[in-house]
Amino acid sequence: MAKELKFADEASRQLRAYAAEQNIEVVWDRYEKMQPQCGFGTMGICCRICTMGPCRIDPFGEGPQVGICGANADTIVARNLVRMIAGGSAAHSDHGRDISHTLLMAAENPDSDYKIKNEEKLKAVAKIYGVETKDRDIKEIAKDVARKTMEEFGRQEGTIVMATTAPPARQKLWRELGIFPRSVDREIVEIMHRTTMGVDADYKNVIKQGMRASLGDGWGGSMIATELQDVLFGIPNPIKSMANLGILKKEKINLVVHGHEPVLSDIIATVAQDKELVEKAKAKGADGIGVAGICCTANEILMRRGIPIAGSFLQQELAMVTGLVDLMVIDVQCLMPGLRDVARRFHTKLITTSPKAKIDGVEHIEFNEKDAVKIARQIVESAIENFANRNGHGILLPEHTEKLVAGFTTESVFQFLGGKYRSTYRPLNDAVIQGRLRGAAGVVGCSNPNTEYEENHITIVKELIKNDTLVVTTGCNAISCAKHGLLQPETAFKYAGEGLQEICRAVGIPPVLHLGSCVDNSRILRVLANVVAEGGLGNDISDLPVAGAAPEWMSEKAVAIGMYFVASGVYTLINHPLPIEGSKNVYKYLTEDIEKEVGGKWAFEPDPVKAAHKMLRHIDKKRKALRLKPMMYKQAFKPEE
Ligand code: NFS
Ligand code: SF4
Repeated sequence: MAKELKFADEASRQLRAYAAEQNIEVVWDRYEKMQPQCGFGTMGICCRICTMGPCRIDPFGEGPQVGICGANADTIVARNLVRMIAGGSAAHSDHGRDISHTLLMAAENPDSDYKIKNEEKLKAVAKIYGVETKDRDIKEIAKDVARKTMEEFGRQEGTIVMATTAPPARQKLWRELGIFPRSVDREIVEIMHRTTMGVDADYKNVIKQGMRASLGDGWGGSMIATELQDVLFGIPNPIKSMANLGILKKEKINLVVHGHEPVLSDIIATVAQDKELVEKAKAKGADGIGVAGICCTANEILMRRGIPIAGSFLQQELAMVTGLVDLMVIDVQCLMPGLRDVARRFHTKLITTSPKAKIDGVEHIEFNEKDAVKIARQIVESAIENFANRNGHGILLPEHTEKLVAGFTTESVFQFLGGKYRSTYRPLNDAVIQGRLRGAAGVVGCSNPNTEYEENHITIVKELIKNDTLVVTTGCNAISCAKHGLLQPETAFKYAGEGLQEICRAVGIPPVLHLGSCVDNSRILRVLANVVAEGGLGNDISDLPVAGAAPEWMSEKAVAIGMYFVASGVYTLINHPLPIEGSKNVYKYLTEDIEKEVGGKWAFEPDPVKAAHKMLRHIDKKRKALRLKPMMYKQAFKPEE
């Protein structure tokens, strides 16, 4: 049925082969069946915005060069692209909004299942919003913070307050360019308005709005999600755990949480430890209840509780193929509807929980924050009940697991670098200034069946750390790094350059720091702002020797993230191009000219080693502009050679 695909991950390769044997269709099979994929769509030159169309531009210049309304390729490509940004920003930001509501509920209702776990963080957020904290009850502060953050979404006047945490020079630039985000929702709505039939036909102007909406995501919606999750669920601290499908154990009840919001998964993780439920599980002959995560909700509970990770985006169906998943509960985002059909081939119970994300034919237990524990219990009990129904699959028990250390944050990691009692970015800045570190890179994002699974993620990260570049990671890249052992302090001695090794040895950290889920890319923005504020490396993010990459991207969310990094001044590389190749102008603008405006730009490079080298070249360019000292140790990659 399926041709043999290359997988960097052995557990996935085995399970995928087993699925093929059993005629169970998974994502790679559907991908294959979809070939060849539509060239117009890939290049971004089909338009379905009104019903005079659909229209498409002939990329070879022989057929139509404008749609029926007269829109050219530049307009069509730009409109399609910013609509992806609207989708991605909406997803992150709606998540942020929900967390604000949960915080309000926790503050108002003394019986709420959610508590304010980190008062210090709450006070730090209060400070950003000018909420008085002195001599005030913590719940009163929380109410004010919740309301102030809610206002960010629908603000009618002024600009996003959270975005004032960006470096002053960056804020000034955004104001000059007219891209300082006003409110989270407004910028998304304005994308939809401007891109509807017959509105904005100036591609640069369209993209400008895309930048503004993406900034509303990164420095607004996503940042609010991260900050308030730290308040409600605790601020992560370095923690040990395990990753890959091998964590699913035959003798345990395996409950997999998949999706994005810790509001559900965190409660399930707590409830699954309940003595009474554990006893119930034992009475059914199981050796306890194992909770494991997939996608970003996995990262959320890994970061804060050390709950092991079953896998990343492309492994959601494979987890079921083990035959060991008694129940998979999903909330929102990155959930393949194909889960339903795979679940039907096994005993696995699939449950949707969000009114925003149902799957036709799948059991729905609606989750609400008011009855969180009660609903979580119901779900855990359902998993226990289903244990007896295992139907002999699970022969293919993947042995593969890896140890990892996760749980780094804007606050925690640099506390380490500064010594136990000093929270300062000075040592990090000094390491860069003195040439012990070449720079830093954020490597993040999804996996995509159009790329050899995890090969790009791993290769790019290894190449960067080999060249003394500290890597921070989030999302599915973090999961891939975990599965390949890159999140262990010992990894430094195997793969990192000498300078980075010295730092890892002195501080006891891995060369690749797991900063959390995709909304936690906002932690990376904050780190960058703090590095600028610490001094000695220029006065804006665009001065820093840093770069970003999403080596196997697939989601609209990745486009939103990429665009807010670019608009924040970061060189951002992805493997496959954005769907913009149908417009030479848009292509040139996003990969070249935009840098003159915002200091960051997009780059596309499918070869992971070349991609890492492009990032290092950019880092070197910034080091040169800052007149930093030559590197302390010999570098594996020297661009001049
Ligand atoms: Ni991010 Fe998380 Fe993974 Fe991609 Fe999906 S899980 S929000 S979008 S696939 S990194
Ligand atoms: Fe065609 Fe223009 Fe309508 Fe798009 S908006 S479908 S290009 S007529």
